[in-house]
Amino acid sequence: MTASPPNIALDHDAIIIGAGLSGMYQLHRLRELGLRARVFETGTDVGGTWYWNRYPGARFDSESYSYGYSFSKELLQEWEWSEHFAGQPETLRYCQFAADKLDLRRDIQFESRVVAAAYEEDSRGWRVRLADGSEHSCRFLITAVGPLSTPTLPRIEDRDTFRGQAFHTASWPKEPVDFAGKRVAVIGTGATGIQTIQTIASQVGHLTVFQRTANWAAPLHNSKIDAATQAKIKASYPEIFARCQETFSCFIHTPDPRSALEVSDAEREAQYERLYGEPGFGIWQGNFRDIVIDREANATISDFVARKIRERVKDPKTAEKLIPKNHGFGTRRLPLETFYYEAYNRDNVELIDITETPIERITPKGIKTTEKEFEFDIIIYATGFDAITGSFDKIDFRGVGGIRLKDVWKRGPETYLGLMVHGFPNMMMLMGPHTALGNIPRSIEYSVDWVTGLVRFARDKGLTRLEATPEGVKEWTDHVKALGEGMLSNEVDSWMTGINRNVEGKDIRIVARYSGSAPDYRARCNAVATNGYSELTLA
Ligand code: NA7
Repeated sequence: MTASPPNIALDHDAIIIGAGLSGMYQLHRLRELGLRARVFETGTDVGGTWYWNRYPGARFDSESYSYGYSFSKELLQEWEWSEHFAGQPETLRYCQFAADKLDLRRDIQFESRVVAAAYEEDSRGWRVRLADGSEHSCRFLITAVGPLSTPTLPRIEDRDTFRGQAFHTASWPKEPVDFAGKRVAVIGTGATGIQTIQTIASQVGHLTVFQRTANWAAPLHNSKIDAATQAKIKASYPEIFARCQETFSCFIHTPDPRSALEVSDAEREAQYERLYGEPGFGIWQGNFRDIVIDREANATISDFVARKIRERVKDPKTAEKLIPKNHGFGTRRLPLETFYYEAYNRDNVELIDITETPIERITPKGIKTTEKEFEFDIIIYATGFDAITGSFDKIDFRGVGGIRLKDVWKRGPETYLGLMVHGFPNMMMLMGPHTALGNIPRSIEYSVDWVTGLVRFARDKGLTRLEATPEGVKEWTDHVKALGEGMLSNEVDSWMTGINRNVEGKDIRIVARYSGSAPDYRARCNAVATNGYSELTLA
């Protein structure tokens, strides 16, 4: 790689922050270019999300065989998913398997948290500081920090006074937690809370669920993959991934082009019944095209799922509490469940609606609501993440002239293609704000390949400074905001709209996510590459 101009030696060609699926693949691709790349990772091993989220019941909601890396035939053929929707231990093993096969670990420094990164104009490089105080310089800085990787605890008074065990689901211990006979509380009923609750309900002595907002959930219908299906999957990987490339969010499910309102009641009901009985996200991603954009269409599926909840939960009062009233089906990220609703039919499971009886504080013995004090041995916080921008906020990113990324994004993220930011030359973001998320590894592979293409271009042309223009940032940010208009999901509080009231300043909805189609996103980014990255300022 050229070091001139300017002729100042740098420790690495590239530093990648994070050794999850993005960071691992990015390292592999940069090595193929012959670059000296270094990954800094907080954890003791690879895996990112799948390394940290060891809570009981953590598993895929997208089909295992659509989730792994698609770029390597060898990886695809050697790895065998045991279930249609694999659990976390298996997915972590998959990440470790990929790291071994690609021999990644020799360039990954574990237990190394990046705390600051500053752009230096004299070297046209970045100086990265770790928590241990060490500094490392590089030309290109690539963030692979994950959109859901900064867990947040609730701002409840006296949280630290609890004398039992307390865990956030995303900082779950590596050693097994013994639930037998224990009085357990779960705070939070998002995708994570739901997986935890349905898994531990039969293991605990008593479970008390503290729900602030009910979430719509639909059955996962997981099953083992038998030998014949395994062979079929392996033979059809090219078609599976080709399908993922065509769909809106890279899942294998294709939306029904019809409106929910143009079919007869009987036909609509039959479709909902069929999708409710099928595995995976079909009921969300493969449903009538307008269920998440048209209020009336949305009401039809919300009514259907509400009926299912009433059928499945024996106590009508509990059923009503579990039916969301403030948002429609699929307007938040849809949790998939396995006998979640039936957990509330058990004698040892109790649901507390904390909008009726709010939590006042944590006590040494448990949780005090306005109604009474509950005593617990274990409190589980399934309270989510400071999503999308949270992991950026934790690192002191300084661009040209010392500008802080946090200040630039004060009123919400501003990006170029979700990949770059004006004022932060040579910094590229993987799965940052304003990118297509969806079936994440599919988006990761695209973004990594795009970034790799840009780095290759810079190397071939002897460029040492790549920067997004203010016009490019404005155009993309406006586009992302315009795409979000009319989406019911953007009118609802959730991590997808940047809301997390456990974090100072995150109580105003923003457009943090690209909500157009993945094929459109790729077409736009491909055009930039085809045109020689002329939309960037190159030097
Ligand atoms: P989510 O989906 O953000 O859910 C967090 C849950 O925690 C949700 O039910 C919140 O209620 C609840 N919460 C958060 N703070 C509090 C306080 N202070 N008091 C009570 N309840 C609270 O996070 P998950 O981990 O479940 O899932 C995140 C993503 O990871 C998921 O979408 C998948 O993509 C994987 P609220 O709804 O805010 O009222």
